[in-house]
Amino acid sequence: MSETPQLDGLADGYVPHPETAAKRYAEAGLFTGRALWQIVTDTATRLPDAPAVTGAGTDGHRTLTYAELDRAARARAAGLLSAGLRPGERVILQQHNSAAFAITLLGLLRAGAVPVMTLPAHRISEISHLAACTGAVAYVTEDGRRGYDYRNLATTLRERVPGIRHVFIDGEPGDHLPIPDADTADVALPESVDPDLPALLLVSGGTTGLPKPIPRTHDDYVLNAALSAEITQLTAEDVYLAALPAAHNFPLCCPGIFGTWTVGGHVVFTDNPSPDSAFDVIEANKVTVTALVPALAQVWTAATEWEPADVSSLRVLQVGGSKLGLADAQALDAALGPVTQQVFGMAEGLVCYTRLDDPRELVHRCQGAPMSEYDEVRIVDENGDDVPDGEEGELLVRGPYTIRGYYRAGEQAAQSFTPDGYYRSGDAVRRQETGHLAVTGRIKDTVVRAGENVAADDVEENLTAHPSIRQAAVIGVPDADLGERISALVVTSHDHPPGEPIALNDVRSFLTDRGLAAFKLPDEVHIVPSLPITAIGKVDKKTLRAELAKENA
Ligand code: OOB
Repeated sequence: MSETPQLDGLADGYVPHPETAAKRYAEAGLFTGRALWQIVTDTATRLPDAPAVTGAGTDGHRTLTYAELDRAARARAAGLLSAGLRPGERVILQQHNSAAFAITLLGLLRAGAVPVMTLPAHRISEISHLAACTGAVAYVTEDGRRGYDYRNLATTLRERVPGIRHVFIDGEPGDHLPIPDADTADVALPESVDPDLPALLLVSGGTTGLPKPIPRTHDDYVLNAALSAEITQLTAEDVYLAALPAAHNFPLCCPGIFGTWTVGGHVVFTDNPSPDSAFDVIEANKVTVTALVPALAQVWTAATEWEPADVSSLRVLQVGGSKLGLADAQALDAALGPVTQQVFGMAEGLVCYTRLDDPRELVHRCQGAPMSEYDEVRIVDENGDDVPDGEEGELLVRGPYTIRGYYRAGEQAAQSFTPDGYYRSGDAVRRQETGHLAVTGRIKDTVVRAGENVAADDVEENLTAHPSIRQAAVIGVPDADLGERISALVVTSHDHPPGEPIALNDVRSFLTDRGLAAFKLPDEVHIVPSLPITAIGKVDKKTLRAELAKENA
């Protein structure tokens, strides 16, 4: 390790790669020792006048070139250091998609601080938990411009987490301080980093309990960006639209924002991913690549029917975060051309992509293959033994950009790793002969009905094939006779007449015709206006179960 000045306890509670593995990755040229912020400084040297970022509508920032972005980031770093922030300190970052987000993120990195990448939808319970557990000293956020006043959250956070010394607000600061900028001539910025220490902390998308901080190092995140950019064949000509919340691993680095900056492309932000707004942004900026969760991809597919904007500049539309059903994948390609790329990733590391030259049939039917040949993937049964290709098992993974432990997250979180360092994803997958993985569900997301294990995902995928059903969530409800009964909550499709019920018998015979076994058929079907979603837009089963339990109490 290099002689980095004491980094405020950053290394405490961080689990690095074992030395032999780190050495192997370095020798293979995977780890380059660059700081994450060097992605931008290097591109600024090569292409100073190329557009780097364009902000969203309410942002107030025009397009910044790489030279301008680099300068703005250094000024912000200088401002933050002058305000008393020290290298290695953790800082909660929570901003909507905007050029200001990009400048603050790079400013924090450039100052050697370690941003904790929270999403705009997080509230005091997640923010205070993450602040306390990471030992954060500052909270950087924005005013109430976008419908929620983060300044109030900041005030409560200071009361609850005394370690928070600073609050900086983008926009009207209210009782707090504005985000500081300063002249870089007056403040020395750290020139180097320890590349095997965390550059930033991602937040787990967890559907159980509170989110856990995920330490991503300079070396691993620079690699993640570069490999992802290569697989998506990004060049300086590409325009990436950050439509999902930018602090999430998918839009941030798969290839997302950092991947686009790696090759000198242009990142356009929007904080409104609905088609009526996003399609205009695509047309105006000639966007070539973007990333969506499946629920949004469905909405975009439908909107091509009526939105007048020309979105033919899109060459890759990435979909991931939860399972994209076969019919939805086909419909997406039919609406927009052969542009869909499935992405199966996790903030903890492993990212799988379908490749741009994969046959469309394969792209529609699987979630992708690991991005690096150094990814070690095992698919195991409940005893931890490898299953043959084609059979379902839990995905375990270790590799150059997959973490070896959560950051300061305690004993229980350590259970997520095997003794030999594999991350237990909790995802049920099947490996095809081509090496591509098909995600079949979450290993624990099952209903145990009359002693039979029913995978929720299997029933959900079949339900969404029903012409009247757009989205479905299957939940086990405690039942005196069956142990659990299968409850299906469904959102109706646009063609279904509003207010008209969906008959249970009709659904059951539809599923039976599709070949679903009798013990997997729902015992009840409820139409709901929408399903609760997580901060990134995945169906939130934890909330759904709690709501259902309350109703049944
Ligand atoms: C991405 O990251 P996270 O950390 O929010 O969530 C990871 C989990 C995975 O373990 C899996 O359960 C699920 O989300 N997931 C998918 C999926 N992509 C993620 N399940 C089925 N099909 C997919 N395509 O969600 C994430 C990170 C980087 C890139 C893309 C997604």
